[in-house]
Formats: sequence, structure tokens, C-alpha cells
Amino acid sequence: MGASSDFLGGDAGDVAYPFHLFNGKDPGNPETFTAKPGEKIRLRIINAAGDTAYRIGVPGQQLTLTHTDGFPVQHTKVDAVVLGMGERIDALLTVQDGYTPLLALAEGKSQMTYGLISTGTGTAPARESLPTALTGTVVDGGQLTADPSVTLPAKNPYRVHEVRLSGGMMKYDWGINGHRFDMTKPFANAFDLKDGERVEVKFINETMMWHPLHIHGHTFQIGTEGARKDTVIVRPMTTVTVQFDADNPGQWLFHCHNAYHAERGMMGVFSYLS
Ligand SMILES: [Cu+2]
Repeated sequence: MGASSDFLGGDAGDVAYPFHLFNGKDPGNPETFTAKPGEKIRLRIINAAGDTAYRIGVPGQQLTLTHTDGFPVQHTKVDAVVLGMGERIDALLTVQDGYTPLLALAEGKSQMTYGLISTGTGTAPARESLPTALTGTVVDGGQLTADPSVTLPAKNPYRVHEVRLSGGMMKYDWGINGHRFDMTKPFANAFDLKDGERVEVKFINETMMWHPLHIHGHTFQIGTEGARKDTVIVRPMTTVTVQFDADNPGQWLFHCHNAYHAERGMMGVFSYLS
């Protein structure tokens, strides 16, 4: 406890870790990519952590964000992008001569990891010399706008589900609509769907902490022209409304992508009616 981020609306995470890894490497032995000066490269970034959002950026250079969770977005230049657990971002960067640090700051945790892009000239910067903050224009994937090629066609939702994120740090009783997911009764509080329906889901965060909500088997659109995604940051005491088409019959989990929150019960099932 104690991690705090204005960007995430307060409490940033539950667990302090000894290291943060970039491609499996700790900052004492950073991953180093090679590239040519002036080359435009695509960074494919995934937050594979359990309890940490990362603020990603290159000091002094902007990233051009092109995709989130694999779906194209209207290209957006930013100074940094924040990824919740499970989120993916594609970004373009024009390589400058020398060593370029790609920082991954553990949001709200005063820790970081990083990688380097090297053109084969100059010397690698010392870890201690790297900036410890990325400011300016900072967004998360849920704040981007979909490329029109992937927006869902307008359709009145047939079914609306309210998914109230519940629980808190003191009891660590994270759940949905006041229920902690019970592995022995997985369909106890299932949310019904029917094949062919347009479904609207309101992720209503009634807790004092942010949650990256992730659904399986489908991708949603945020609002009417927001990004197409499968994972979205829901800040404390806010609501994110998404729509998706029920086109993949089965029993599909959705959950907070904070591994500890999911494990404790912030998880549910979208259940197709036969
Ligand atoms: Cu959570």
C-alpha cells in the first residue's frame, strides 16, 4: 500500500516489488535494441505485470500511438502513455543517433525499469542519469479515438448490464456487484447474453482504486467512437460504458486485470443463453 498516482485517481497499486523487468531484464542489465539513425520503428508494448501500471516514454521525444489492444486508433502524439495490466499499445518512434532510453516508470510506485535503443554510436547512459518522471501530454489507451475502420456500426443495445466494481483494501474483498467470484459456483451471478445482441456494459467503479477491466472472447468499443479494446482502465468512482456484439457463444470470464483483485473475486461470467 502507499502507491499513489494522480493519473490513476489515487491509490496506484497494492504491492511493492524488488524489481521491475523490461523483456525479463532488470535495470542493472537493460534490454538493448539496435536500429539505424532516422529509422522509424514500431514499439509493441504490453503491460504483463500483476499490480503495476507503467508510464512509458522517451525523454525529449514524442511517441505516435497507432493501436491499442491491437485495434487501430487515430494517430496521437504523446509525451508518455500509461498502460494498465493487460493493455497493449503500438507506438511509432523515429530513432535518433546514439542511445535512446525507453523508460517504463512504475506508476505511483517511485520505481522504474527501462530499455535502450542503440544505433551503435556513443555510450549507454548510466541508470542514475535517467529522468525519473515523464510529463506533458500523457494518455492511456482508453482515452484514444478509434480509427473509423474499426468502430462498431451504430445499433441500439438490446441488453444493458451494470457491472459495479466493489470492495476495498481493508478487507481485500474485491468483487462485482458485492459478490466475490466463487470458483465452485461460477455461474452464481452470471451476466446473460444472447447470440446476435448488441450489449452495453457499464463498468461502475464504486471503490477507491482504479481497475483495468478485461473481457474474454470479445472486444468492446468505449462509448460511441472511443477506442476498440479488450481492457480498459476504470478510475475510482467513475463509470466507463462500453458496447460489444455478442457474437461468440460460450461462457466467458471478465475480470479486473490486477491479478490479486481477480484472485480475490473481482471476476464475473458473461453467459450465453441457449
Ligand atoms: Cu482491480
